Amino acid sequence: MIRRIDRIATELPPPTEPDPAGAAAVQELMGGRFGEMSTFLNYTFQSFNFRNRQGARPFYDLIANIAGEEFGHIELVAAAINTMLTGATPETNGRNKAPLASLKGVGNPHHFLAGGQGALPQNSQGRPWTGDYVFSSGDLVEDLTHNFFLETGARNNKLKVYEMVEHPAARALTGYLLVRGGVHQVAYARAVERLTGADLTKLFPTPRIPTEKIPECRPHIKRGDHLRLYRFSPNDYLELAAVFNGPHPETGEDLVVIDEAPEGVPAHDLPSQPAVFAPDYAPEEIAEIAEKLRVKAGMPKAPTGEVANGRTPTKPSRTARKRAAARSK
Ligand code: MN3
Repeated sequence: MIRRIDRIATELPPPTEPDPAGAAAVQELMGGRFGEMSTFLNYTFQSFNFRNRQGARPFYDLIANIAGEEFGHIELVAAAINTMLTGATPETNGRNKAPLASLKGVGNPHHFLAGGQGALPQNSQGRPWTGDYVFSSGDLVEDLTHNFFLETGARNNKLKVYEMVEHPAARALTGYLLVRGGVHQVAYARAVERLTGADLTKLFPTPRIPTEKIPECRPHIKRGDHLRLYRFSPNDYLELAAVFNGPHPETGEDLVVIDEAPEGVPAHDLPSQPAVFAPDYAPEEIAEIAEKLRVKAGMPKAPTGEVANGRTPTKPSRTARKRAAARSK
């Protein structure tokens, strides 16, 4: 089973200038071969299929637990994409003649035509993520080696997206994921080392990414997040600490297991985008119904959930809205 917390793994900036082309590039980190859907579902299936768990408990715990963190990475990539798409369509009360015309040929048309300006399980070319990306052979050494390779490719893609997209949400996202992916890469290398004696940690850094020089990585490194594996369960997966220990192959600092999930932060409540009916052409009507339902159920009149921006959904900046309006004329 999985327990869900309504928070995201790290802080992302609120929507500013929309960047639909950048959002399309960030999709690679969602549904690409080396994207977060791949890390999440590779480790998930490997843990589901794991035989003789009691006999190999530290390795089972490691894989199953990292799968838990990867769910949060999917969520974070989606939050970044959605932030970047916010404000890309005009905020109209009445329907313009062609409110989506300015988006023709910009970014991924599916973001607007199939979705409501939201992330999709696709890569940067708009091709759907596929289960063919899941490798779950059942052979522990093979699966762990594969996972090391998967994290290596994932870091490569994160750096390339960082270098292609300058939007602050994409930069905050890739800065964080580079650091966390680095920890998972170390974890799988160490697991292979513990199991076979083969020292994959000698391959570090692979790829050669000087994360300490990337401004968006630095706060996470300063906090020590490059050394920490969080345990995403109140009572389970204890034995991962039997594998994840010793020195970090690049810095020599001690690896640390934190016995709880990271605290996370509330996400920004991104505003309605009426031009794509998200959540409706007239979102205030749904809000009214929601309020009535809460009161009827004996709950407070105001929403109970926690969002980064309090009760008002974050609006894109005035200039961003003006530009979107101008584009739609
Ligand atoms: Mn990840």
